[in-house]
Amino acid sequence: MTEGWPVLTYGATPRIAPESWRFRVWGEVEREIMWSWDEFLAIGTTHRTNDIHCVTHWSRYDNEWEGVLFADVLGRIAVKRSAAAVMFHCYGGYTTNLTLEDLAADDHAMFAVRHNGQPLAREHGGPMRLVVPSLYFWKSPKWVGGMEFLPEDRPGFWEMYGYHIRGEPWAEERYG
Ligand SMILES: Nc1nc2c(c(=O)[nH]1)N[C@H]1C(S)=C(S)[C@@H](COP(=O)(O)O)O[C@H]1N2
Ligand SMILES: [Mo]
Repeated sequence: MTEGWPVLTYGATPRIAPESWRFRVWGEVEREIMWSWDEFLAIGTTHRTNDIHCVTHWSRYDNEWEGVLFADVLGRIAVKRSAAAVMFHCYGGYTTNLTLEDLAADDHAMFAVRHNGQPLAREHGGPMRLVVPSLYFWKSPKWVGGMEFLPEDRPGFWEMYGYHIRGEPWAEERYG
């Protein structure tokens, strides 16, 4: 349990055994990929410290994350020129969409496996979640299991229920 960090999950918290954990990549790519936990971590981990902002007006400052940078993962994927956005698919069914432009613009965007020196708690997305601190926190999917490269941006779960398609906090892009 991490102190002072609310849990916001729609639905049940999935339990994923490390040996059955997989990360799939498909869509607008030259070759589909399926990484195991060890293969994924072998890409290499990095540390980043940043603040997160939830659309419901709470923030959590000075989070120290360890994980695999989105940019380093992207470097392992032969993305087609036709790709414009990514739909992140989670264990449990949650989805959220981000454009490649927004992902590339955030050099803190990372698949986090540790938070403040501890393995990422299951309720916060353990074993792995995406963290994109430049956007509202609903754009930071927990229990990520797949990335689907899209030819054009389309809404994920909360975006279909009225959240903003992009979700940039300083522009207060809360609801669409
Ligand atoms: N898989 C999944 N990821 C998710 C959610 C969810 O319900 N399921 N909720 C989102 C929302 S609305 C927020 S504010 C943050 C909350 O993360 P936390 O529970 O670690 O604080 O996760 C985001 N990622
Ligand atoms: Mo949220």
